[in-house]
Amino acid sequence: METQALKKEIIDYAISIGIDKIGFATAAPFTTLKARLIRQQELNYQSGFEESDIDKRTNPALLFDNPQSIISIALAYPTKMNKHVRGTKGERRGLFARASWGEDYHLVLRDRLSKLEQFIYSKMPDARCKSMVDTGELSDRAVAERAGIGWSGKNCAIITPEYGSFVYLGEMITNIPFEPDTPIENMCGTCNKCIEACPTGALVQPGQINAKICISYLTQTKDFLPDEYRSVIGNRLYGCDTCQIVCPYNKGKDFHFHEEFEPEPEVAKPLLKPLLKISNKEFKEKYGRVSGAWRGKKPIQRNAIIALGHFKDETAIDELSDVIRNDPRPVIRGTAAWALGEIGTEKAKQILTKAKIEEKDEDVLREIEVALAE
Ligand code: B12
Ligand code: SF4
Ligand code: SF4
Repeated sequence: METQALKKEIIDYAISIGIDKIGFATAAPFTTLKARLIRQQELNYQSGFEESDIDKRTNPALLFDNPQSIISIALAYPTKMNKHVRGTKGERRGLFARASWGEDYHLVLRDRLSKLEQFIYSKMPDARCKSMVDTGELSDRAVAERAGIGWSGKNCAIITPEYGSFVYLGEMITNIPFEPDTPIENMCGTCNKCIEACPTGALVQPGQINAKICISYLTQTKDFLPDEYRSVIGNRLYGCDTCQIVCPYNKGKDFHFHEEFEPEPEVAKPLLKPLLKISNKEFKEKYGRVSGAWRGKKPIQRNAIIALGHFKDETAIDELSDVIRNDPRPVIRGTAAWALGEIGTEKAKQILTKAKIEEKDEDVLREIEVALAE
């Protein structure tokens, strides 16, 4: 089959299986990206979550025998909840970023890409395809930009004119020489809203991030959260949406095309206190299907404790006291000490004073001392 006709059939099929936008790119090496990745590495601006081999990240020929094109796909996700949490007055809640609402997007996009692969094989039996979503070597954003899915915003996100930036990305390398699409014009102009709104200054200049201080990254670490970021993380349990929410191109954008991405409010915006003593089994049952739980329950629990401190939630003192006395993990006990320090009531101080006598771990003791000195 002629590739131009096949391309048209693929586009029609993609739309029919719930792919919101599709674009085609060459599989040439990503030279600008390569220089950028090397620079990011030199500056220690990388998160450590990305593939570390820069050659593999930027040369599709190292991942696939004789690649001819890359197909990029985007699926839009909701920005507002259709269902709301039940009113529980005075009970504080945390928040998962929108990219973690509903079912894990890796599964959903992989499913769409796998259907697309089957379709291509049915039309062209000697076709070869290799798909990836997020965890693959390629930069999903660089591929999407080249394939004309959207432009690369000053907030680093790929912004589509149709759906804004709240879209997930994935791609497929193929041995079929499709006609490439044209990248679209960058529409950021003189706007600077995302850079101004970033709570930690992680957007160091337009389109450049210091991932190490991006709140999204910080919510996913497992160690003590550095002191200076505890107050800015607020009640975020996973991820950060600030630089996208302020973007004018996301204004009024809220797409509910995919049942899988509909958030369960009690999961996406859960009560904080129950998270402190949730068992592994319960955690898996409740959060096992969302992408934001990929690092396990520890970072989420640590962030929930920080959120209680942020709210100065006096009703959480007994739960925090329980954590400080019984939790085996120093990071969790130490963060509870910080939260009690933030709450700062007489009762909180008494608990800290008692814990100071009983605690053996040096890091936790340091946290208790700082909390008592507040
Ligand atoms: C590591 C990672 C992170 C890190 C680092 C983020 C970052 N900005 O680099 C952390 C943990 C902080 C993170 C956070 C988030 N992430 Co993330 N993350 C990734 C991952 C795995 C790799 C990204 C990467 O390699 N970054 C390195 C930078 C240098 O390259 P890049 O951004 O990929 O490519 C761009 C730049 O290189 C730039 N560029 C290249 N050369 C030059 C030169 C100049 C002069 C300039 C200005 C720019 C420039 O152009 C490229 C195209 O935009 C990708 C999945 C993947 N495999 O690609 C998801 C991905 C980027 N993340 C995604 C999402 C949704 C998020 C969050 C919104 C989640 C959240 N709500 O918390 C935040 C957004 C933070 C932000 N403002 O970027 C989506 C983005 C979708 C979109 N519409 O853009 C992706 C694509 C996952 C997916 N498959 O959907 N993430
Ligand atoms: S995700 Fe949050 S912390 Fe990270 S760059 Fe955007 S606004 Fe800044
Ligand atoms: S907020 Fe403004 S500068 Fe930032 S990505 Fe959106 S349009 Fe671009």
